[in-house]
Amino acid sequence: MKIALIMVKGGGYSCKKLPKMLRRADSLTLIMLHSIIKNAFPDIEIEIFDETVEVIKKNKIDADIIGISAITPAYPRAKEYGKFFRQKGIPVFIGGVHATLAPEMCVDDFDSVISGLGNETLIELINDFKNGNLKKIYKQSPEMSFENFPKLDRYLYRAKNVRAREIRQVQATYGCPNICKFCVQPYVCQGYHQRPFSDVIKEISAIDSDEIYFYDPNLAKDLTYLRNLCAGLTPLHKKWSAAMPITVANDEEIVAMLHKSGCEKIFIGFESINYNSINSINKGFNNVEKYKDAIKLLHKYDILIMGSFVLGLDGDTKETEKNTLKFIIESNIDIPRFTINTPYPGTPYYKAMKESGRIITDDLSLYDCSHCVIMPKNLLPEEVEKMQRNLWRKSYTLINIIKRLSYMKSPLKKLKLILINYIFGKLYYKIVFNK
Ligand code: B12
Ligand code: SF4
Repeated sequence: MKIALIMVKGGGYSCKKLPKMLRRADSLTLIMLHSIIKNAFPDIEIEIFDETVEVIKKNKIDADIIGISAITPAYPRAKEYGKFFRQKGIPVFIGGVHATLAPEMCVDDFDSVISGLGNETLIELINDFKNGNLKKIYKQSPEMSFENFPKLDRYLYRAKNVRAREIRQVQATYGCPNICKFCVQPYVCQGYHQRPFSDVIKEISAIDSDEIYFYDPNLAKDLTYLRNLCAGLTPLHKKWSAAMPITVANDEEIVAMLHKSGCEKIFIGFESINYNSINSINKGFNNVEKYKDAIKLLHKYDILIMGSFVLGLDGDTKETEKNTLKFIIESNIDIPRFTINTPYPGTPYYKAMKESGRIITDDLSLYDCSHCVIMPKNLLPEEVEKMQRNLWRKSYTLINIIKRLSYMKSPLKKLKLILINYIFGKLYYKIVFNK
């Protein structure tokens, strides 16, 4: 039996826009699904196709059954693929964030839908396929075990010219117990779950890279877990980065521990510097007054900040662009990012927006955080989109990069980061805004 697994990309992120040497296998998804299948069914032949790193030739794919992974903005593309293979008589199943949040929106387009993590349901689906008994929807049980995940084959992309040392992502915890309105993490995994930190350290020890990226949405949710993880990471002498809320900097001892264990960059969702906007998304634990002190403390311990800002929130006005840019420069955000507020189908936020008539398009390919899909409160959708482009452009002009990084003492480090910022800013703009 042969299974093909396909990762589709939303239009804006097609690999075709990148030179081959810059293409990376960003997600761990296919590697994880491959390991799940191999672990349970060693005899099944599996072939993977990933649009992040290759241009897929649909005609060349041959399998008994095909699994597709898609996040919401990539769903229309997944649908095209599904239609193509189903017309050829090959059954197709879909999984990923959109299928997880809104399985009922996918049932007509695919033979089966997997909602939630595929660790257990994928095995059930394959057994059902073998018995000629595919169900329409498979849902992850809340009792799913997070222990002893199958070993990931980080050499899987070798044939696609991606080296194993480039596959350096790890996920220790899943979901998030907070309920920031715009975020899908409270809903994707039925709560918040931790893998045993010893499993995670074992996995990291085997990664052939000095740098590790945690894909956890909120690695600092449980500080005891974080302490254990840091204690395990310290002797490995690897550099690492992860997403954590700004509250992690409430305690200098924690920041010192992160530094000691090799943490060199944190992705922080500042979201906004406007209290009305912060409150409109239920993220009151972000204390705007404390942003600057938190940034200073992290910088004191040589931790870089990738700061994320969400635009088009209900407190945003025409002043938001100017004020955000000023804040970013004055507070020395190392790598700023800007996304547009996007309520995702299947979340309570989307439902509320839909009911109040504020959803202005059902075209899911536009749900990529670079298009405004809602009617904002105090602005027009096109004003929000323009604001996002302006902020990306203005934050990454050479002069503003130099101003943002003026706090750095080491000239060599500063020069390196200026260069990285410059290239990142230009590339991101080109890829996402097609400019
Ligand atoms: C890597 C990553 C990316 C990569 C590639 C993403 C991709 N798949 O196309 C890049 C950098 C390109 C990216 C970009 C974006 N991303 Co992104 N990204 C991630 C990240 C950090 C990790 C994904 C990962 O590898 N997880 C580890 C694997 C093992 O887990 P998994 O993917 O969830 O897979 C499991 C299950 O979902 C399920 N499953 C998944 N697919 C399938 C398929 C089948 C057949 C089956 C059976 C099961 C199954 O089983 C898997 C194993 O348990 C996630 C956050 C997260 N921690 O998940 C966000 C995340 C997926 N991204 C998100 C978003 C919003 C974006 C952007 C739209 C916005 C932005 N600027 O960041 C862009 C736009 C992309 C586009 N237009 O295509 C959202 C998705 C929201 C949604 N409703 O779809 C997430 C969840 C982050 C968040 N906000 O919480 N992203
Ligand atoms: S934005 Fe961050 S803290 Fe809020 S729910 Fe999402 S992952 Fe959790």
